[in-house]
Amino acid sequence: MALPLEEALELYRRMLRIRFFEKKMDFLFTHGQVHGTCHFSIGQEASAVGACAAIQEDDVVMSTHRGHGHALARGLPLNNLMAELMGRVDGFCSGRGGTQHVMSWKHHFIANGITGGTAVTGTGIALAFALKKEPRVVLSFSGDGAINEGHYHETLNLAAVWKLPIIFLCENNLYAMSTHTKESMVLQDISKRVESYGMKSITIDGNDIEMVKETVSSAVQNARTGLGPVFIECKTYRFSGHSKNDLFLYRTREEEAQWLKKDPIEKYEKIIKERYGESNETFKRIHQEVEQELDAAAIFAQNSPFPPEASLLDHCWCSEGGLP
Ligand SMILES: Cc1ncc(C[n+]2csc(CCOP(=O)(O)OP(=O)(O)O)c2C)c(N)n1
Ligand SMILES: [Mg+2]
Repeated sequence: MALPLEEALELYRRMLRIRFFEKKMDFLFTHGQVHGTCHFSIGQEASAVGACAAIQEDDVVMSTHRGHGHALARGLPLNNLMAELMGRVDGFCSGRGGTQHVMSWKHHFIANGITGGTAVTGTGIALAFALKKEPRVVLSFSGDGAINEGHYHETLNLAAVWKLPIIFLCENNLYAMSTHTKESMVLQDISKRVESYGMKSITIDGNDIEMVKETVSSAVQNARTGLGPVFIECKTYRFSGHSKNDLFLYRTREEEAQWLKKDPIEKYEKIIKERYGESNETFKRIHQEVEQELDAAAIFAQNSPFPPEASLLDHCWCSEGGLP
């Protein structure tokens, strides 16, 4: 069933916010304001926004090294997210988590840079919900590379045996760093492998935001009513490189061009125009508003100080003082 226009425009705006946020981070990184590296999710906005739109406020989102989009889709405020990524005190972890380890318990959001770690810790949280008989679910994002980790398979098995309330959402963007899925697995539909654990498992077009939202909604219903976990493979593509210093030498320009034609944001703009008769003006306005929000967030983050040097060892359990 088609979504009401207002909801469709809101989903569009959230995807655009992610794309512009990533572009802004790229700019700030190039200008020496973000340190380490960054993994952008440009091209994968529909799976983040569609999935997060299907869960409730007190459900938990486990996110990956490529997690800026998940955080924004979850509704983490732009200002504090940008401050975190720039290592400032106003970040969610006072700048200590940085781009791969943003955590905001207020938003029930935890990112984890360990490939496949989101499934393991997410399953632990789902077990806690089950034991406490809380009607909450975990939405655990991962990439296609994570599915080749041993711990991921142990987790899938236990989650299925114990019928835990968790949705494993795998963003299959065809690559784990520079390794194409054809080099790392025989079956190209990951959902077929997961089926063997005895859970519902499905592959969908991850660039179709309405399909993602609908599929995750029904998985959430499954998990919340005690019927156990669901695995959803979203086929998608990252338009940017793996991380900041990636020159894309392992993929062809033709392949990129094919996927650019399936851009989730352009695709949805076209659908909204055709279905509801919205004009270019509407989209121009949304673009301007999102750009303004991001400019303001960058100023907020730049004005936030770095944590004081004296706090360097705070929260470190192995520091001289021993365990807190
Ligand atoms: C346990 C572990 N092994 C290796 C790495 C290094 N690493 C970071 S991202 C990545 C590739 C992950 O690929 P995928 O799961 O497909 O996610 P994508 O980057 O495509 O979003 C690897 C191997 C890591 N972070 N953790
Ligand atoms: Mg991948």
